[in-house]
Amino acid sequence: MRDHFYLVLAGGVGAAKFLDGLSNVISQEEFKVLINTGDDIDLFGLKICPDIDIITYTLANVVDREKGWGYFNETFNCLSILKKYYQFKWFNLGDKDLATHIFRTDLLKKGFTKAEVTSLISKKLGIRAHLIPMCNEDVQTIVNIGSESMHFEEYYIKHNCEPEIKGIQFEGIREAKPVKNVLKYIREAKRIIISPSNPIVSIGTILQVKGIKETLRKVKKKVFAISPIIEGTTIKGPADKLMRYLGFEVSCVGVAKYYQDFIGHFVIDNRDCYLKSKIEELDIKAYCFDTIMENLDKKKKLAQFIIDINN
Ligand code: FO1
Repeated sequence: MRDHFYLVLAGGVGAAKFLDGLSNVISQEEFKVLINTGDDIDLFGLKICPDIDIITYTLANVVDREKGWGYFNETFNCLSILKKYYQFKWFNLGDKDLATHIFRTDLLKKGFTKAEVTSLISKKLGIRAHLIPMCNEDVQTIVNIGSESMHFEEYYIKHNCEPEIKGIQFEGIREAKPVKNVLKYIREAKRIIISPSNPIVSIGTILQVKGIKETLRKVKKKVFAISPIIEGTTIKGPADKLMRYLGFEVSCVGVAKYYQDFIGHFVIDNRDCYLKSKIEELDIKAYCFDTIMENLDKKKKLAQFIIDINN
């Protein structure tokens, strides 16, 4: 196994787009995906793992490609009744999607770990890549906007990431341990690729799991990241608001500074290429490429570009 696989650190939609490209460039057996679970949420008695689901449905080729999450050709019959029972409106769970959450919750109640359940669901859907949650323990991202605190999903979906962020907590992160063999995978992977996900609430959460950041530091020469910030803004989500809140400049240079001690290579968008030298001043090799993955061809080209970089 040594040296023959890539390890991708992933959040939700941005990571799924990259993995869609990657799985069309190399075979799924050749990569493992370490997935953020900080936005997991319990609703209707079910354990929902949005980032795991998005990656799973994408690699199984059943995702709704327009939305980037959920099943394609979905119906919402069950949800229409759930909404009556629970008086709850903002989270949309389709009928097929609910089957995943029912199966996951059932197995978790029977004593399986989140890693085992994630692997089992992915295999049942025909995925050959190894999908791994960042930890088996529950972690919840809580966002503060003024005097109100809420789950990250509520901020993201109900509030459309609009209110300025005044605070953020990762409840349970101190107890989070890496899943078996993950530190070994970091040491042995041919290359580690940090997908263009939110650096704070997707990648940042994974980095807070015991031992992950420290192990990445030791292999930084083979760690490649893709900037999720292009021309000072994000394609989707609140990465810009979170970076501003944490005092980082909202640019690819700000992301490079946040990742500085554990990445050796950074891919930025062509539009930000004038900032390349600023990244290289941080002792990180920088590359310019078209990183907007608006169709499969562009996703494949970006994945191929990263695989082909000579270091
Ligand atoms: N995203 C939305 O914008 N609206 C939804 O109602 C929604 C429901 C949903 C259900 C299951 C699931 O696995 C993902 C879902 N997502 C939804 C996507 C997801 O929550 C976000 O894209 C990510 O969490 C952001 O990182």
